[in-house]
Amino acid sequence: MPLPPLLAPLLREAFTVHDRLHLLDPAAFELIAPRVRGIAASGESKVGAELMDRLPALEIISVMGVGYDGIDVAAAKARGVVVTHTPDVLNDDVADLALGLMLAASRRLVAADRHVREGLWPAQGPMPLARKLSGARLGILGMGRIGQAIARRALAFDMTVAYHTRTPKPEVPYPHVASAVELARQCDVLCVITPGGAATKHLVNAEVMNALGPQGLLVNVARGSVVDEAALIEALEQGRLGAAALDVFEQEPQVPERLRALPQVTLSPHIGSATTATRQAMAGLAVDNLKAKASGQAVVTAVPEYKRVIQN
Ligand code: NAP
Ligand code: 8YV
Repeated sequence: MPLPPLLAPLLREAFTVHDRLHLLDPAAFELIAPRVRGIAASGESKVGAELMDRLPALEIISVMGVGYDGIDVAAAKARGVVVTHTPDVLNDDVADLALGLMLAASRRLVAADRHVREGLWPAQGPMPLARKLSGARLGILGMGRIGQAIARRALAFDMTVAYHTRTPKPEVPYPHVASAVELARQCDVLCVITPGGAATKHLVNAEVMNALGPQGLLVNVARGSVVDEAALIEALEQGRLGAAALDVFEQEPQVPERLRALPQVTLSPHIGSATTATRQAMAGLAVDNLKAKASGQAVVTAVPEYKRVIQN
């Protein structure tokens, strides 16, 4: 992916930047590789041990995004490379989108727009009735920074909130449920907002979808890998799951044709944090981390795996 437009000028102002040279011109990359001290990555970037091995002077991988499932953090730690990300500054946007997707799917806003725009209203009359969102039971899978922002918004819609995480969160007032399947059984809308990566791969599987049921709505604003996409398509096609609203997919930017064909699915192209204000804040934080490292200071927002390193 090219450098995000809001990040590129900030980076170029402070550093010598080689934009994806390892992919675009491997021979030129080999010449500068020994001098590369930092990597600027996005939440979707893949940085593995093999790339790190080619960069002996590497000190930091700065991710412009809160999710860093594409970065081999263990390999970075083993090489003394710090990994940073951009938590908190995007909570509002991702939570807003989650509620927007819930509303869009429940009230069929995309179809409603088409109904007016394409002249179906005078031709066919009113649309079929939709489902009420206010007062529905919301299950949140993941109750961290963004999960809590989603829960606060849901309360304004008179929704009840319950959640599942591996460890209960005493700081939140919502009931903790012991498993994803049990949470799905207890709710009308299941919203996924865990990290991606191996630990959560296909956490939302056919069993969870069946538990959510033919009237249930699945919302995923986390990572595509958390939901078994093949199982999701089958559950929707067979009516075992009612509807889905998805911002993230297993093979972005490819979205299976069978999923795109389903009218009970609302889709967005990974835009959870995609507002100018938030992307500016994320870019600023990503560059602050690089600058801190370059000037020998403590980075601002290391990923949690480095917490002990920072405290010492
Ligand atoms: P966070 O504060 O670290 O919260 C993550 C939550 O997930 C925690 O409550 C954690 O609790 C739970 N969790 C982790 N592993 C789990 C598992 N195996 N089973 C159940 N729960 C689990 O992270 P955040 O800032 O809220 O961000 C969450 C994720 O949202 C990011 O990692 C990123 O992938 C995604 N995201 C997407 C977009 C977008 O554009 N759509 C934008 C930003 C972020 P426990 O550790 O106790 O289980
Ligand atoms: C962006 C994200 O898509 O923060 C994350 O984890 O998924 C999103 O904010 C991306 O990381 C922007 O670089």
